[in-house]
Amino acid sequence: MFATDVIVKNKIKPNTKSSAVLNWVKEMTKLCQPVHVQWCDGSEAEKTALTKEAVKQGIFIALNQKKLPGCYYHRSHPDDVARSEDRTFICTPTEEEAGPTNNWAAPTEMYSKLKSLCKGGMRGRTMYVVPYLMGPLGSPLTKVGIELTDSIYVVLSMRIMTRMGQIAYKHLGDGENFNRGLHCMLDLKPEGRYIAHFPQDNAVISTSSNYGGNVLLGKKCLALRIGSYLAAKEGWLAEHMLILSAESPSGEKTFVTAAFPSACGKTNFAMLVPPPHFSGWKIRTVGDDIAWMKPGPDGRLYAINPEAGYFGVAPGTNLETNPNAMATISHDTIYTNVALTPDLDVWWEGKTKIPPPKLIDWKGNPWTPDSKEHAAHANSRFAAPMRNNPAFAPEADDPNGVPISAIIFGGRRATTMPLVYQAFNWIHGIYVGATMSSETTAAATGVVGQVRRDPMAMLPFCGYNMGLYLRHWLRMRKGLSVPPRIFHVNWFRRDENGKFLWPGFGENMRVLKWIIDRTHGRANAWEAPLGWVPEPRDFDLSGMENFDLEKMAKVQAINFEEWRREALSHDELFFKLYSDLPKELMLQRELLVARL
Ligand code: GTP
Ligand code: SPV
Ligand code: MN
Repeated sequence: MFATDVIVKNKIKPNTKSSAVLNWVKEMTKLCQPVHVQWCDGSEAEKTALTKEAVKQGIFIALNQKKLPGCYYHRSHPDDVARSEDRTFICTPTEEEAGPTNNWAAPTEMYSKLKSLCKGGMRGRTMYVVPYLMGPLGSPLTKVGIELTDSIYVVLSMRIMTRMGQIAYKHLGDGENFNRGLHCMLDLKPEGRYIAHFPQDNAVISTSSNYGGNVLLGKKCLALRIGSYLAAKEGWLAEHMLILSAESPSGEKTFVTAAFPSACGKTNFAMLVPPPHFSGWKIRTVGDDIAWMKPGPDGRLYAINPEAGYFGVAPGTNLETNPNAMATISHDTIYTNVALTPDLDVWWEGKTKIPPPKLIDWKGNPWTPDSKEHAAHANSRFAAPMRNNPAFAPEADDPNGVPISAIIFGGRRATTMPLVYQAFNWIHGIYVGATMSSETTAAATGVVGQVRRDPMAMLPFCGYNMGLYLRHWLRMRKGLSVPPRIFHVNWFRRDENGKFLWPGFGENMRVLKWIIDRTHGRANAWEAPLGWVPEPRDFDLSGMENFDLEKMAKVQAINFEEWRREALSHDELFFKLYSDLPKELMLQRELLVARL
């Protein structure tokens, strides 16, 4: 099944002169013993050849090219469908550096374990050398990565998700500073699965998986885990945040970032289509998952999106909830673990109200609406180039990034958390972000629906000690004469029947509008114990069907009993982080308790 003999002519010779790259690839080739080494250049011809080979090997199924031109389908191993947080390691010299929220392993031990796992791990297979950039060309924040992988699925996904190819070698020049990523598929069994990070070496090794978050090493591994470690050292922030641009009818542009945990609405918010009442407003996507931010010379915080594509959640995506995503994934997209229709179209729960009468499910079995299991995996995904997005913000290519006016934190909470509130100031905002919580989702293996603390939506992605990470956030204030305002939102509060209280999606424009107005000093607010909350007259509900002030009061309600419990549950996190927790945050907790 795994014999890979695809070798495109002229690709067996290195396409770089960088001795750092050549030496490292030589070393890894000796370790993994692939039968071929293919030096990727990111060209169209290469894509065409690899796609053809993927189809030939059964790695891809060509979808209906009339309905979905350039689209392909991939099924991952059924035990390999989400990020494996329990198999993810931060390998710093000391355990304290990794901190209490990460799995730690000593670098020497992990290297030797992985070396024996990878020894001969690519025998009979091709090793692809994938050079890529995280960040727009010419940005001082942009980083070079090279991923060695024996998965064509990874090569073609990286080609979508990053700026891949010769451009990366150009950026590297004769430097040695690039992320060394090794990905060995091995047998895909969970026992041999490791996603191991070596921040001091700017290196990642990933084994026995072929699922996105575990193996597209530029994304969570480099852009967030190694990224956050480098950011703390170099004075910037690497965050699990979308970046959007909001242009008002008068042409005023406001840029906003938002950190929501995995599968909690980033892609949808970044692609928001305003309801008719907001005609004239244009929301555009700079990024949908990751933001790298650094203070600019004018004292504002500037953000770039290091990625070039979206690796988005399929279930729930449809023409009503996210028409921009539907357009984005209508061509040149790789689908993973969704369901197939008889005419090779794709389907997932929530794509249409009535499911097709007959499908092939994500495991390859026949499926009908009477089947007990879902047709698509709950974490089935699409990988699509960001340029496909009708709401693509051209600023995504700006090496200087965009100035951020507001940072939004938010989780998936059935109770307690109101729709929106604004932190009193930067330090309070960091407390709000640090104590953020969310119900777990299918994006990671394990129990779904359990509330857990997820500071800044970075719990699974912080590449060093979380206490020091929060300290770094506090410190960033010093370089900002115009700090972004900080907000908290919750799209997922439910009523006593379990129904969402807030319609969400496009209607989130109303919340965004209040946030934008607040950052420009235009909207009134009321001082609640949690922070500033909208005055009913400043929150625009006009044009909404079946939603009135009474409902607004319900979704916005602050229940003191629930909040006392909430404040108590912050203790769990604070105990865990205690030895490195900034005292500012403990003081914020005291103040919150006093206000309650
Ligand atoms: P990752 O890619 O895992 O980081 O996820 P994400 O944060 O980008 O989440 P995404 O936008 O893909 O949304 C995840 C799920 O939540 C999808 O099933 C969406 O349909 C659903 N969702 C997104 N926004 C809303 C909303 O405003 N209200 C409700 N009820 N559901 C939403
Ligand atoms: C997430 O889980 O936050 C994702 C998907 O964005 S993955 O790339 O698989 O981590
Ligand atoms: Mn994500």
